[in-house]
Amino acid sequence: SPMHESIQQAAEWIAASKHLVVLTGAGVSKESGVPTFRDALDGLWARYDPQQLATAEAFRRDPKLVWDWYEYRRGLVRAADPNPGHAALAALEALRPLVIVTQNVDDLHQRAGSKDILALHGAIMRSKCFATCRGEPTVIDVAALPAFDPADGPPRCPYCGAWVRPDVVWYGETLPAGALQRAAELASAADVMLVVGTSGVVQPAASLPYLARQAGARLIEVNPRPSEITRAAHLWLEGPSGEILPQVVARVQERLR
Ligand code: BV8
Repeated sequence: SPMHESIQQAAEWIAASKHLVVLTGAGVSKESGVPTFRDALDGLWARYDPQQLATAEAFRRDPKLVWDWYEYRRGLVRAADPNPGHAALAALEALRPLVIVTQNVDDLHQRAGSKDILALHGAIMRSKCFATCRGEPTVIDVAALPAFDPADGPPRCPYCGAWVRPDVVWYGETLPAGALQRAAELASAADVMLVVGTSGVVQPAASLPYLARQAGARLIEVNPRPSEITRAAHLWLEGPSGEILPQVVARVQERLR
């Protein structure tokens, strides 16, 4: 089948790669039950647009609303387990050096055992001072705050009294210093980039596959639907990453045995 041949070809390129970079988006966590960013709004959140909630301006306007949305999503991440797609990427890293550059703020790649992870948009389980009073990021362990109840909305920074916020990159905010630089260097040096589960809409992350391709990398996309990346991909493995990635990694294992 054409899909079988594409998976075979992807495995050959990955097995022969010297500088493999994997770019992941919300789709890789979908089969873990963590909704993709566009559908992180259901039920009580259905009337909000994520780009209106994931901003510093929204947080300033209504800290408890934004905090509650993140507490809701943190609950989904806590209840989720890595899926076979995360596990396949961790197994692949044992076969050959790779870096996972992720747009995701969940900790599922870490929990699946992946080691070299570059998180472009922060970590939803971490909190920090909104005023970065001790430098960026002033990480606050909210669980250690006296009498902290997550249902009370955001706590106050114990150092300066400003609101505590999730340690994620909001729209209109720059990515963590150095992260984008390192991601661009990795993309420019890649000989193969595997792009998994991203709509390729959010910048600057969505430019990384184009950077890799311009630098001569083979571009492989795993996504059940076309994205902004598909037109630049040499191979599009059309399907859910939880099913496709284990098949690709199994063939890489055969080739490297
Ligand atoms: C910045 C943390 C400026 C928060 C996130 C106009 C044009 C171009 C750019 C802009 C513009 N207007 C504004 C901008 C900039 C803006 C942007 O890109 N906007 C977009 C909407 C157009 N970008 C920013 O603001 C960035 N900062 O530019 O700063 C600046 C510059 C200099 C100085 C000062 C300021 C910051 C962007 C970071 C935003 N934060 N996350 C949080 O999570 O709450 S991004 C957010 O979207 C998530 O992290 C998510 O990962 C990310 C990207 O989305 P995807 O991962 O692709 O997820 P999505 O739902 O879109 O797609 C899921 C895909 O999975 C789909 O393709 C689907 O088919 C697929 N899928 C589904 N099931 C499966 C699957 N795939 C595989 N298997 C499956 N089973």
